[in-house]
Amino acid sequence: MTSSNDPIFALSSANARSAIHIHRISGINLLPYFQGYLFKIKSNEVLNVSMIQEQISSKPYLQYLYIKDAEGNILDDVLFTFFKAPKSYTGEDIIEISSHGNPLISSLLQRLFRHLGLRDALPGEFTQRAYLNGKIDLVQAEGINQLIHAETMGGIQLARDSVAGELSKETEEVKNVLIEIMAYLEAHIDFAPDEVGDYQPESLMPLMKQALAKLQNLLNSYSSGLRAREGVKIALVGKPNAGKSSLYNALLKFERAIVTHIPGTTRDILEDRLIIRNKDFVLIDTAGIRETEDTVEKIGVERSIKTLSKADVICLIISLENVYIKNIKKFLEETLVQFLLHSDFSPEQIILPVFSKMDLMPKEIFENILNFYSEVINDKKFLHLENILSKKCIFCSHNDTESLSSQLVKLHDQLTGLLGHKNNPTLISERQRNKIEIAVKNLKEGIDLIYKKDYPEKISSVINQGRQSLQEVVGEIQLDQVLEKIFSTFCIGK
Ligand SMILES: Nc1nc2c(ncn2[C@@H]2O[C@H](COP(=O)(O)OP(=O)(O)O)[C@@H](O)[C@H]2O)c(=O)[nH]1
Ligand SMILES: [Mg+2]
Repeated sequence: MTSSNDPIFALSSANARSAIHIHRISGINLLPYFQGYLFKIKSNEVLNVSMIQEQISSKPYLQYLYIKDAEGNILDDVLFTFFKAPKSYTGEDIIEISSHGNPLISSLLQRLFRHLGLRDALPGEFTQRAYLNGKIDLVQAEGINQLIHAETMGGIQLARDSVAGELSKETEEVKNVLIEIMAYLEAHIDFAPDEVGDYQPESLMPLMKQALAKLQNLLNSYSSGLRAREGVKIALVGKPNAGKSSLYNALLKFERAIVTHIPGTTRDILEDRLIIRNKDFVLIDTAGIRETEDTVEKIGVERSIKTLSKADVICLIISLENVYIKNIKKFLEETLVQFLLHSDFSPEQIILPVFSKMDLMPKEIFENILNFYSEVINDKKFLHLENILSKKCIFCSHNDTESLSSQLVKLHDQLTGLLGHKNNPTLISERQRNKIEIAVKNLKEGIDLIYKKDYPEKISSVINQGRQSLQEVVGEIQLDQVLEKIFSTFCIGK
């Protein structure tokens, strides 16, 4: 990617037939390029662009005009907007031309721009210029990109926080703490104790711990942010015929999965987006987990087991059909043992037992089942699952998923953290996480050295590496390849 500031243009709206197309042009001293090509609508008089340059104050210049080609043919009547540097998105002069939204008209306009000596912009080049001109930092640039690509409301919220500078502020604060620590250490490198007092590195511990805690919070925010962006993944698992596909359809509110009384009907994984009360989920239906000789079903079962590992919430669907009231406790225990003690779960997952087909069981029994459930899961064989196995279980049927939906919404809040709350910045890219991880490693090493009362030179050098890594989060770096990688994921025209 080029870092020069030659004039560039791009169609910033989609190139489809639509009401308007917006062409964006950025560069230094742009207006003279257009002298002789813009005309007033009423009088057809040529527009003297140097007039605009003089007239313009702090507000952008806006005029309805004809734009003509070199032969004097009208290409379109357009809304012409001029933002004078540095008060523009890129920090350079920007012209925005709103034309009629016809790809043919736009291609004629683009031909004219090339004729005038403007160059087709590369993906993200406008935002890259904004960054290089100090209008935004790198975290904000990444936020802008995610604001455009977000597919969930959670993703939009996070991206907006990032553009607003929440994360940049947080890293700046930690950076300042590190500088304060380094100042103490540097003083003890340069001056004698009678000038700056005895060298007591342990006095730095509270600041170090405060900085470390903030960075660790940021690291934790990455996975909750990812869930908010991509949707919380809920897998419906259980035995064949438990009612998984029926629940899947009921939650989605349409007949997506095939439902029959024949066990082994669902053989592949189904996945759909689901929104409940403005919260985004990805709902996954799986093949029932059982021993089978059927080749296709076997593959389905293997895929179901794999799916378990990527789900945030595993709904274990347990059918109340054919369950005898007298045997409930034993049945429950066997089902949980069979499912929970033969799979691996990660500490970030939540297992939610869901009793399906509740219409087949008298309601009075539910209280008993809840009590049995608590007794069973408190047994020591389930102790290792204490933090991931829900303390509560849910009852539902294909006609009534209300309590399941409410519980899923609660789990969404829990798994995505306190999102949307101010002062709770979130990491939104792998790049950011990587930089913070390095800073955390440096700080931990620094704490170790402080315990050992090591030389101030050594401690300061380690903390300085952490500070550099933090600076790289917001982009105080000169590495062209890094910039190229970030901006190449943008849309053209942004
Ligand atoms: N009475 C009742 N039957 C259900 C309910 N949910 C599913 N079924 C029946 O149970 C059978 C298996 O359902 P299905 O959703 O295919 O189960 P899956 O194999 O776990 O996907 C079908 O005959 C459904 O009609 C329910 O809530 N109540
Ligand atoms: Mg099914």
